[in-house]
Amino acid sequence: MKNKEQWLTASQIRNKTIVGLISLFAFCAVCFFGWRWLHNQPKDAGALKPLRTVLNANESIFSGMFSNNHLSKTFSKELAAPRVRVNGDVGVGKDFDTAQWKLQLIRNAGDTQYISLAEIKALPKTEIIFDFKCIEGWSQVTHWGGVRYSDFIKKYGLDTQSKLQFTGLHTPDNEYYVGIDNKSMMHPQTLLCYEMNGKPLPMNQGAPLRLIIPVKYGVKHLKRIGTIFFSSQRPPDYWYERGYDYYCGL
Ligand SMILES: Nc1nc2c(c(=O)[nH]1)N[C@H]1C(S)=C(S)[C@@H](COP(=O)(O)O)O[C@H]1N2
Ligand SMILES: [Mo]
Repeated sequence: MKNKEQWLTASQIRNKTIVGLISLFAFCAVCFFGWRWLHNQPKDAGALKPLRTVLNANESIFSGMFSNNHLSKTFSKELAAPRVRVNGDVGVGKDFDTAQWKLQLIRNAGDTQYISLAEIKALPKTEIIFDFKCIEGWSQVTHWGGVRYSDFIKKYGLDTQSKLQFTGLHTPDNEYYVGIDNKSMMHPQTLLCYEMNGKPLPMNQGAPLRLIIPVKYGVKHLKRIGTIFFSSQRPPDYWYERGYDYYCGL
């Protein structure tokens, strides 16, 4: 080992220090102006435009990979949480008369059908135990029962409507609303759900009927369905309007 090669001269040290300081300054300037540029960008549905561009790119990648044959992992009944977490209460107030409820199904513009819970319960029942995932970071294995959305579509003769790109769902008071691509709605694990842990759905969990859609994050599992409609354009979506991803796929 040649020792003298390890030592820098005073002028070399000075040069390196200058280069280091200039690099540091340039890096800080890029961060500062980059951050300021980003925050001066216009918003697109609650999210800064460049961020929305990234969300849309993610959406096209994930929706391209979507397959009806790909099932979410399911669990045995014993693994389902006996006490299910309640999250989000927009449009699910306590004083709601479930006995008076009917599903408002907008088949086409000007063609609305009202369907009772008894009629929905008369369809074949499907149960699922899966890991419910909220976008806030928690997840919980939970047990739900109801009617497959694809069975409901078949029974009510909505094949044409289900080939439009989207389904929109609103709470009875229109306070909470979601838009979902019909490929995900028609997935075999998507349920119009009226039972949790083998009992009628509790009020704060969306009684009398909620959506369970395991291929999506929790935000899309609308509690207390009032209205269902079909559209070739993205229906309004509560959390999308507040800056979240529209697709919210898993
Ligand atoms: N009507 C309505 N549905 C909703 C919400 C809401 O605020 N209102 N929150 C959503 C969110 S963010 C999650 S994680 C799930 C939570 O369902 P849970 O309360 O049954 O756990 O409901 C979704 N559906
Ligand atoms: Mo959530």
